[in-house]
Amino acid sequence: MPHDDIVNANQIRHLFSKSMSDMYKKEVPQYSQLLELVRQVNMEKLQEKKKLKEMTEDDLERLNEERHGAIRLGTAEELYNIRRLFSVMNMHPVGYYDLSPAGVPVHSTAFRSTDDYSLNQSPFRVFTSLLRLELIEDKDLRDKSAAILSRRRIFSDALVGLIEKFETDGALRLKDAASFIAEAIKVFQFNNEITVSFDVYSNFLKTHPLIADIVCFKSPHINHLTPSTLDIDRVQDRMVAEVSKTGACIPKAVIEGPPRREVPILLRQTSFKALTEHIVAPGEDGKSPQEGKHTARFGEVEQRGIALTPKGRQLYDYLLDKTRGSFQGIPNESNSKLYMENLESNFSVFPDDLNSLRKDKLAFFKYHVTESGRNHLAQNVNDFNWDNYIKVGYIGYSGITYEDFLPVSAAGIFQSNLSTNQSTKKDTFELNSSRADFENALGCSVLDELKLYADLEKNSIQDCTFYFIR
Ligand code: OOG
Ligand code: NI
Repeated sequence: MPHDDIVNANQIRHLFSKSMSDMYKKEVPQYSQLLELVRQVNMEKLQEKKKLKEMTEDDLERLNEERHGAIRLGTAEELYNIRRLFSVMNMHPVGYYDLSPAGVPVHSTAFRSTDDYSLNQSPFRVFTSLLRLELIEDKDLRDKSAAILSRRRIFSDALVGLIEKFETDGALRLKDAASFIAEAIKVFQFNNEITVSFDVYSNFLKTHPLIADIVCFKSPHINHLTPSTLDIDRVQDRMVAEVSKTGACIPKAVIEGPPRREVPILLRQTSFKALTEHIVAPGEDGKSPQEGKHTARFGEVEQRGIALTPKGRQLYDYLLDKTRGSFQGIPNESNSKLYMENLESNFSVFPDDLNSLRKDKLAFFKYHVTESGRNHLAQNVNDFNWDNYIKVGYIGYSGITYEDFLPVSAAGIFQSNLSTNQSTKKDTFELNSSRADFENALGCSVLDELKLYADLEKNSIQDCTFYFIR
């Protein structure tokens, strides 16, 4: 029997992301400062573009809403259950990211909504990484990590019950949806009581800080949240200025991704460096608990641009590789200016206007019938021709926004926030990417992001064509 108090999955996601934000603001006060800074920059940009007046309260709220979060999981079982949890909020695994070539022992996917309508309802998504213990050389440490992880349970019984209810009924009712959000949030809350002694913690930390961050805690705390900005360069500059004034929000050295352009492509990201949080380790043999510090969590900012076709992506990867190749290792504070200049100059060959991007098939577009197109049809002229209709403006187009992540950028975000005192840090791991293992753990294949963009473009072409020739 249908119920009238069924809650839409998109609404659950929207409210869940709000709760996450409120929780993270409390846990990491610097994050509140970052949100405020991003909000200011967005308002300035809207004012400069004379667009502020056209915006409703809703538009503004949506603009300043977080676009993504990131979590790090320890076991295949955790990934499997997290997939079930996100599916309650209409978020599904899209894309596979192997970060091992950059020396980060994880592989990842993005849980997100896949259709335009749902993304508009709430753009929230979660970059989700699974630790690859098999990449850790020290067998003892590997076994110890696996044993610790196998004992932890990250979902409460109530949460499991609610997920099962959703799986049986296909939806949650009002009261259950509210409990679901409350229980789901707890999974990502920071609990400063670690589960191992400080000796063990320090051992993990020495081998790789990610192992310490994932293995020693009771649950996969949210690692960062990321609002979206209309001008990431300005946010970066403000963070630098802010540091000299207050000492807060030290930004990473460079903005990841493509350079600043007229038509933004893909995704640009920056973050402030991870803060130090107070943790407590259980005292051993009846001794009192030990206090210590943990460094892993931060705040990030993103600016999204147009999604690239495989051909466009190839050009992007080539130009980025070329730039990175001329710098030894990851760009840092000492060469960040030179890096950004090189990046910009190498990317000068990448067309920077919508029409060239479209004609050269470098980016994905959405097409629509314009008002003059509708008027033309009303005159009953039977002269449909796709290219010509675009030329005369009967069919308009706009870029499709990139909704995913970039492996090189993601590795850069990871690395700039790992503490530097690790002695065995690697530049890369020998073992190959292991998509099959990841999908086995997940319990399904990841969706192909390129197909999602291509389908959106194709459907819009079909809709326009049908409109004129019906
Ligand atoms: C994830 C880093 C990647 C992004 O936005 O590319 C990421 C992490 O640090 O866990 O969040
Ligand atoms: Ni991120």
